[in-house]
Amino acid sequence: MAKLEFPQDFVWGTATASYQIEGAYQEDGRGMSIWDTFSHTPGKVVNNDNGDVACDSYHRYEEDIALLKKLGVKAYRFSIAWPRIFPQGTGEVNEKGLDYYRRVVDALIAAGIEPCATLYHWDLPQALQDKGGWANRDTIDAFVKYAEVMFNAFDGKIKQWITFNETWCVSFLSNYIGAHAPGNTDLQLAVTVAHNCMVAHGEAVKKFRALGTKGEIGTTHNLYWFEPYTTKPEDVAAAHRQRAYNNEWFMDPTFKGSYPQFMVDWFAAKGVTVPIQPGDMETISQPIDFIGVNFYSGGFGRYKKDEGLFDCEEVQIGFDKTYIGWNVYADGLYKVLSWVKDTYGDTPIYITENGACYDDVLTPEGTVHDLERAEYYKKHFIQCHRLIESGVPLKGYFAWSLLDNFEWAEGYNKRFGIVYTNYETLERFPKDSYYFIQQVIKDSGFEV
Ligand code: PNW
Repeated sequence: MAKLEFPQDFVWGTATASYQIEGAYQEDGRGMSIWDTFSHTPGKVVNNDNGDVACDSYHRYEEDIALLKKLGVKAYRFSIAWPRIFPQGTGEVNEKGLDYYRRVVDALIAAGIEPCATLYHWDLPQALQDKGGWANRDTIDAFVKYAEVMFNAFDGKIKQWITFNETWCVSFLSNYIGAHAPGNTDLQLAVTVAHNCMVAHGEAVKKFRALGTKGEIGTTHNLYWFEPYTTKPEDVAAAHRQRAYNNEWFMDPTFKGSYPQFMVDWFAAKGVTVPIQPGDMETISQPIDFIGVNFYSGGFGRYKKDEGLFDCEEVQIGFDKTYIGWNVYADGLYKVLSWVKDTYGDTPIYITENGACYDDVLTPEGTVHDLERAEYYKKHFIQCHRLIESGVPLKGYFAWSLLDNFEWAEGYNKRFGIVYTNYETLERFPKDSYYFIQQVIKDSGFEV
């Protein structure tokens, strides 16, 4: 037995997102978002579930914060619902919506927990979608205005800001694959949305600097680790394309101010181009204080003509899978973050999400023995420790998620929480994985 010790200043946290937990979708002047529209459209979400009530955190945030305090985390990552602040996306600030976040932030600070706020975790005001959403560059201006209001309202209180959560999901998953709101299936549209979101990120960073807001700002990309199944050049190239779709397509603009040329060429062959305007790439690559990485999975692939967008098929090599079907690949976390450091340098890294979905059962005693989830966390914590030892500037880790919540197109059937949510009574029950993480934080590490 040896103890894996984490640095004293390592930031342990958990994460959630507004639409997934808040509910209260029509309260205090909140406007409609694209997720209200999408989830209220029959057939889009499993069981036609929606976020109207979700975990009701809009009313139960004190209970959630008490759970965080008992867990012992240093930080809590949550997101702000743009349509609570600007119900129509632009115009007058809705003070009552802002007040909700004032209450949350004050309660976190009173509990000794650092608030980490994501500005865009997918709940775009529907009024902006009606004018083209992220494909319309006016949305960039609206976002920067919204960001400015938030920076000013919470200057000195929120010290860690994330502009966008998972630009890949916002663009490709939502506008090419069509699985998330607004549910389009148009590759050109997806590439345009990705670009405009990254410009909006850069403009918000510029605004943050110009205002002299205290604290740090960055963005979160969801990276994954897709490896070639063989050393054949066509397999290596196919796996690289598949991987670059999530990784380089977003990381290169963020850090290098350019798109990966082999991917630009691949899209161009399909008649798809990036609508870059003068100055865009400089804006996107504004220096950031940290990079957020969401990591869940990885896999292996090989060349297969006409398979997917990239002529790449996944090869099943016998990974354990979570209840949502994603491979458990903890080594992939080590590999992808080592790649981030080697490729993009020493910008501090936060794992802003990592976690697993399992088919939890609440016992009559009110416990959940989610040993598989605790094991998933342990495997990934071991890799975090290895990364720190090897000199990768990993500064913190946020578990997804504090509590079971509205899992987007999967509805309430897929649970990612370390706290179980009973959706009938809205009661919360810490799972065994919660107690495992609590112990790790308390001991600054664990025995392996
Ligand atoms: C992320 N995919 O979403 C989000 O940031 C969270 O809001 C979400 O609850 C969590 O991961 C778990 O899913 C994703 O289909 C959703 O590739 C779907 C995909 C990727 C990320």
